Amino acid sequence: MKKASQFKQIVHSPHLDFLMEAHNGLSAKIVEEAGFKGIWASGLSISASLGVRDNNEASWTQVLDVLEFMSDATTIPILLDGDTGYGNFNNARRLVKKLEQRHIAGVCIEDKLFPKTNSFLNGEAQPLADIEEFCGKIKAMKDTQLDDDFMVVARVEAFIAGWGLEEALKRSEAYRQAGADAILMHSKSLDITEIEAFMNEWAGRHPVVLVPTKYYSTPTERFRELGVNVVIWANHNMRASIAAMQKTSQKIFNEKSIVDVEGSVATLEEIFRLQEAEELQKAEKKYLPSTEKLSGDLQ
Ligand code: SPV
Ligand code: MG
Repeated sequence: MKKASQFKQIVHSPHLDFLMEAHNGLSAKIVEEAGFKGIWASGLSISASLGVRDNNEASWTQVLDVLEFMSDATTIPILLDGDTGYGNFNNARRLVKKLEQRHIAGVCIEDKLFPKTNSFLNGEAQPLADIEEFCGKIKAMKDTQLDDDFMVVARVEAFIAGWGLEEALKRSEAYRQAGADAILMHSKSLDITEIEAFMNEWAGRHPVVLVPTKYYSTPTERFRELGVNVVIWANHNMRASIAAMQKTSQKIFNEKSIVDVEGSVATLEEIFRLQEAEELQKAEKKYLPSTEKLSGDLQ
């Protein structure tokens, strides 16, 4: 099944599903192998992996290049964290065109201003997009997609920016009516209270996606009870790799030897397996002239 259709099924299925963060081809492949049905191409993690801030310092085409590697390395759908759509409706609709060409299943855009700031940094000082302007952006994206199943997820930053439930509901309803396929309700609260209040008022009107990075201690069962459709584990591969790389680099630096890390890092064979090195060896046998024939040709 096409990746966009797979993701549409995930969003509309009656049970809770999960997307796991990845930020390059390798991490995307690891997410698929772990068993996840979909991938969150996190803006925070992709920018961090490129050594820049989550403020649109990497250009949108640089993000697109990373996504191309992620998409090529996997068969499960990818939802891009498309920040604000990298500009106005025109930039956002061109983004959709380019994403579909790379078999990206959908994109999430947030109702903030370009250049964006990460939701967990100084959140309350962050201005929100004008509702009408953001709705125009959603409409332009939906009008542009060629595949009916491509998904546009509208992310509401009302709670992040310190507005209350009423604003969160008003925006969600406007984005739903503008054609968004799902609402991502974001929260930086350490508990799930504001999300619960939203879910109760929203009453299953349209699919809901959550990112419980800050309210991580909420039992997963609670998301099910509330009728949440998709939960995104948004940055844990990036955080895991930072911790592992810091530990390994420091140990090798301190010890001026690699002997003590050998048992705690992935083997070379594991890298080759993930890269599918064996497939190339087989293809070489099939497609390259044999060495015997080559030396014969030379005589
Ligand atoms: C990201 O992963 O880049 C997100 C989610 O946008 S968060 O950082 O939690 O806002
Ligand atoms: Mg982001």
